[in-house]
Amino acid sequence: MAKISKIIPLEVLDSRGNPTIYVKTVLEDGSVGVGFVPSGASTGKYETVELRDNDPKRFDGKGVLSAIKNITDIISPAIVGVEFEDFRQVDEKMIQLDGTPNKSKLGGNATLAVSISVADVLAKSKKTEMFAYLAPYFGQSDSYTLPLPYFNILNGGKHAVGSTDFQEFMVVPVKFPNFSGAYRAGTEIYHALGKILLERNYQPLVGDEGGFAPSLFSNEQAMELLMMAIKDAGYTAGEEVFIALDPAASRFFYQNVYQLHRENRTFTGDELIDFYKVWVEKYPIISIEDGLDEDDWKNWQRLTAEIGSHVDTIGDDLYTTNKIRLQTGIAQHASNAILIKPNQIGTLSEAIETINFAKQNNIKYMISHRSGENEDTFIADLAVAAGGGMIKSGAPCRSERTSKYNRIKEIEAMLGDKAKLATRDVSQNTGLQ
Ligand code: 2PG
Ligand code: MG
Repeated sequence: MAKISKIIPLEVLDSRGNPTIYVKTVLEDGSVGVGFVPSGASTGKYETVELRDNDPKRFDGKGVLSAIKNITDIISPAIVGVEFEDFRQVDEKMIQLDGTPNKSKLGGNATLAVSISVADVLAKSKKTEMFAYLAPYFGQSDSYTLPLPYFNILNGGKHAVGSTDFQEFMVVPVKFPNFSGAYRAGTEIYHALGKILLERNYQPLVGDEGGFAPSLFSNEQAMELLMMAIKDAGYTAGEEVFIALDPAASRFFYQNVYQLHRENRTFTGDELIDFYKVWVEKYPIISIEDGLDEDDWKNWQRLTAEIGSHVDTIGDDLYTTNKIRLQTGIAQHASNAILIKPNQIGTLSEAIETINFAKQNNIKYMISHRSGENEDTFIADLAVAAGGGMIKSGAPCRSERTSKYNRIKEIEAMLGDKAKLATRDVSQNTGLQ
């Protein structure tokens, strides 16, 4: 049994320099836990509400004092001094206090910051590492699988204005015996891409997630650059290293068509699927996240039916980490994988429930950062606790991105033989130029 003695919320800054919430939770036994919330730029319309003050006099309206007031005036009085055992009891209490389907009363940012800091303080009180503390919630115990890392080395869309229409071009080092090997390969490819861009006189700018953000004339040019970078770094694309995409298609879906401004082209859903199919034949692509709009269920079904046997079709904005939306997706065979971002749903308990539900239904899962991040490493522990799967935390560059990869490296060192790296069957992903 534990009792919270104090909850201290603070308005701090995220990696984009925008206000976000940091919460420190103190237990009566003196243990201290912390929780941070990240923030998206390319947000799905079914996410929980991120409460902002909208006061133009402070931080351009982006202040979070109203959400912090909800923590001090509503959440704290309900949980401070109350005996509890499990962070899920605190989450349930917050869900009740909020009473809305999308956390619009308290703010998903307020509830998640408290939720993570309470889990953190319980782990600290039990003198357990966070990943080990969370593992039983996923039915895991003594041996661990580390997540396969997806490095977003070229940024576009809402994360890099003036770059590609597609939001994320990731490299996935698949055939490596351990996390450290994959981490090294991803980093070497990242630097090889930097050199290629410099040689071609592109400004060495990076986007929100630390990946390069060159002003290219087409989306396919990004694929060609990735293929070159993999080769220049001394790796073989389609054998050791593969490519993953997050077009974030809801961001370029207007008036029922998909509009690629960089190349002045417009596609129907069917045409966009055919476009992806050509790329899947030509390049070693292993996953396409949000290849279609968040309400375009019919085309999601077609995409998954046509390439889902060997390409992961990952629903991000489609599901927003929401179990009910995932249920619909499973019933419709809309995708074979889900992206997990705890702040899309607002409590750790609900994120865990969605991951477990995905696993029970053979839906793959990828734990994800947000484009607006912070120094916290919680998602790294969450991914290890969940039993591997995949993780994306941006480029292997900029501390808010590398902190997560570095934490997995630390866990790998801590666990030694007890940790293995998640694998991905790529025998059918033969697409090569
Ligand atoms: C995404 C995410 C993270 P954002 O679309 O997958 O990469 O971006 O946090 O802006 O929603
Ligand atoms: Mg996405």
